[in-house]
Parts: sequence; C-alpha cells; structure tokens
Amino acid sequence: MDKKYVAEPYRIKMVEPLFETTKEERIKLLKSAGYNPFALRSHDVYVDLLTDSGTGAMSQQQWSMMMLGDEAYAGSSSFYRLEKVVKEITGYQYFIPAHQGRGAEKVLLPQLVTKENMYYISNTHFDTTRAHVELAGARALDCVIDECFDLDKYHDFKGNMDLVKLEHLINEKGKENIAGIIMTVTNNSAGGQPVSMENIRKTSEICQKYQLKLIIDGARFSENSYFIKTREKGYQNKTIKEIALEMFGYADVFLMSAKKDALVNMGGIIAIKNDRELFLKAQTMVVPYEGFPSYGGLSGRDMEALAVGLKEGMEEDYLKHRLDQVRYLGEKLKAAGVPIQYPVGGHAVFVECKSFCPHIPFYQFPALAVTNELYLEAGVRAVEIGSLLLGRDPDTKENLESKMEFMRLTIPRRVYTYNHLDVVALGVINVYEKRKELKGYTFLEEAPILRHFTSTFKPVE
Ligand code: P61
Repeated sequence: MDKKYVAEPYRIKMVEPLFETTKEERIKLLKSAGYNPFALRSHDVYVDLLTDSGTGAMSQQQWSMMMLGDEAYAGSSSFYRLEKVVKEITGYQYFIPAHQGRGAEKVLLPQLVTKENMYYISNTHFDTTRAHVELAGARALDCVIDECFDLDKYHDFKGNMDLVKLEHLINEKGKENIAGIIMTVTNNSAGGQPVSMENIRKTSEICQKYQLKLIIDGARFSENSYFIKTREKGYQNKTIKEIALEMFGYADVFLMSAKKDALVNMGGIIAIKNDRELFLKAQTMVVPYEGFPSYGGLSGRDMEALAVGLKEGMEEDYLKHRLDQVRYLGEKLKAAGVPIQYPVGGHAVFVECKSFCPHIPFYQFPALAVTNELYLEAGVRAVEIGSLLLGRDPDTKENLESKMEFMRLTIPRRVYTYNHLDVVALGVINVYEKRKELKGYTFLEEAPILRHFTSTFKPVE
C-alpha cells in the first residue's frame, strides 16, 4: 500500500496518556484477572484492541453539538434532530432510540417470536443477538457461505448469506416457525467480512417469497457500504449514503449498535420501515426496558453526538483511512506467516488460532491462549472470538465447537496511529514464533450467560 502521501484524515487535539507495564507486572495482572482479558483494567493495557465498540474518538463537531443536548424527559429536541438523520439515512418511517445494540435487540427481537420453537436465521448472529434470540425462547441458526471458512481463499464478500441453505432451512423448519432473517453487516463473527448488495437483495427476495421480515443488524453498515462501493460492480460512482439507502430499502427493520460506525461511545437504534403494528409493540416495550421513547436510555447530548456521528461515519476519506489501517495490520501479519481471515475485514484483523495452536483443543480455547500471551508479550489486549464466545448448546449444555477460533485485533475508530499498529504486529509475530509453547485454559468459574465476559480461568498444566 502506498502510504507516502496519505496519513490520518484528522489531527489530534486532545490526548490520552498510555502507560507501559513490564512483563513481570503483566504476569501478575493477568493472573489476578483470572486469565480473562475482560477483567484487566484499561490502565494496565498499552494498546487496547478488545473492541471497536464505543471506543472511538469523537470529532469537534460531535463535542460541540453535545452542548445543545436537550435533556427533557419527553419530546427532547435532540431526539427530533436524531430522528431526522435516521429517517434520512434509512428511508424508514419509525425510529426508537436505545442505549446500545443489545437494548435494541431486547426490545425488538421478542416481538417476532410469536410462539414456541421458532428460529431466527442469520448470515451469522453476533453473540448478544444470539443471546437475545435465545432469551426470547427462539433458536439461532447461522447460514454464512462456505467460502467464509476457507480462510486463505480470497472472496470479495465472505460475509454473504448462503442463499440455497437459507431457503432449505426455511422449508425444513417451516416458514411459520421462522421469526425473521437477520443480516449482520459487516458479518462480525465471520471476520468483519462484508455482504454484497446482490446478496442482500436476493435475501430480501427470499424473505418476500416466504413473507418473512428481513432485519439488518447494521452496527457497521458504513464500512459494509464502502466495501460495496470498492468491490461490487455498478457501485463505484455511488455515494455511501446512496448505497446505504438502497441496502435499507431491501429490509424491514434496522437494528444498530451505534457504538461502532456511528462514532459514539454509547447508543443504539431501532428503525422500522413501515410496519406500524411492530413499531407500536416495540414502543411499548422500550418504556420498561430502556426509557421513554424519545430518549430510549440516552441523554439528549448522546443523541446529538449520534446524529452527527452517523453522518461522519459515512464520509469517504474517513472510511478509506479506516479500512486501510485495518488492512495494513492484517497484511503485515500475513506477510510474516501469521494465519488470518483473508481478505482482512472492516473493523478488525482476525488471527486464526486453530492452526496457530493445533495442540490446544477447542474446549481449552486456543484463541484465549494466544490472546493472553499477546498481553504478556506486548501489553496489547485483543479478544477471543471462538468456542469460548460461542458458549454451550442451550438444550444439551455441551460446549459448542466454533468452526473458527479467532483472536480479534479490533481497531477503535480514529484512536490509534500506524505506529501503534506496528507495535501490535511485532507483538503478534513474536507470540507466533513461540506458539508451540502456549497452553490452553479451563474454567475456574464459568458464568451462565455470555460467559466470556465474566468467567475466570486457569492454565492447563
Ligand atoms: C464487538 F466481546 N459488538 O464486536 P452492543 N450486533 C453486532 C455487534 O458487533 C454488537 C452488537 C450487535 C461488540 C461489542 C461486544 O461479547 C461481546 O452495543 C454485529 O455492544 O450492545 C456488538 O451491540 C451488540 C464485545 C459485544 C464483546 C459482545 O466488540
């Protein structure tokens, strides 16, 4: 990549200090965190790549609009400003704010589960989505294309839904037992991989054929739109806004964790195209769970920052820089022989830990072993996206084996520079060199829901 005349499309006005630790300190810190990186204090982390969720830096426009936050309990003018932006971007009639993505999921997903033994089908459910599907009494089925599991194979849109499998699943389970189809863009668990417009359109056609609702889980809809612009025929001359509008046009509902592409530290969106009955049900449930429908768990100033961030997240120079940064790290690792999901996705580099540590079985969480070693090596915090995150079968309670064991190096937006990424790359490459020495983990205490957040572990001797 020619970086000669291209740097970050922003300059830094406010800085946050980072603190270094020694390896001896990190050994103690990780032990007292129960070998769970979620339990580390951020002060003890040098480069924090746990997540891109709520960790981005806001712009001067966002900070300045926050001063106009209207904190009225009902009918806040900040709500109306945000509603206007959401309607403009989606073309939808109805909007309800939520405090974050899972708040939106909790309010909306149960509304489509009308009886027992129902299913949601997705290109891949992210873990909170899966958890809310299950909490609503339904079951989550994933249906991504097989190319996604062939990590070295280049495919422009590895996040795509497998359309043949989707139709087969609908017929096998019976369309009356399908609560809805969820399209996650970009497909997070599959490696931040994009979904093509053609795939979204064809999924929508299947939904119409069987009269099913199509829900876009669009935490990273802008990054997905940028991939469509640069990779899919016919979109090169369209704006990100035009691409996003077309995409939303194929769906019925848009759920968003605004903490990603909307460049805010907290926020969520429920938008509904035109189903008034569904809107009224969601509006009823948002009150006890999130708050009055004109704030949904957000303060007025949060809504102001979100209204600006949604638009900034669609700016092309920013998106180009963002995806270049992520690709830069990925290609550096790939060049050193570290196995990754290729091509590199939108928000993170996914290091493939099954072949990194073939000696560690899935129930001893190879990607956790690599993640912990990376912290010890370089003070870099990543996150496991594999069998630990996947959890247990809700019926048999057996540990599920994930098809892919990833350590995700998730890049926060507008936060780190290329120098930070060089530190990360060096750390990962050094861990790769001693991969044969790594040991797996077993539970000390296992949490019953979304266990990776709070469980504690011990290394296998
Ligand atoms: C992430 F370790 N993602 O990727 P909320 N849909 C999608 C998401 O990516 C997503 C949510 C819904 C996170 C945060 C996170 O085990 C973890 O605003 C495609 O986080 O509620 C969140 O949105 C939920 C990290 C979530 C985790 C769960 O890092």
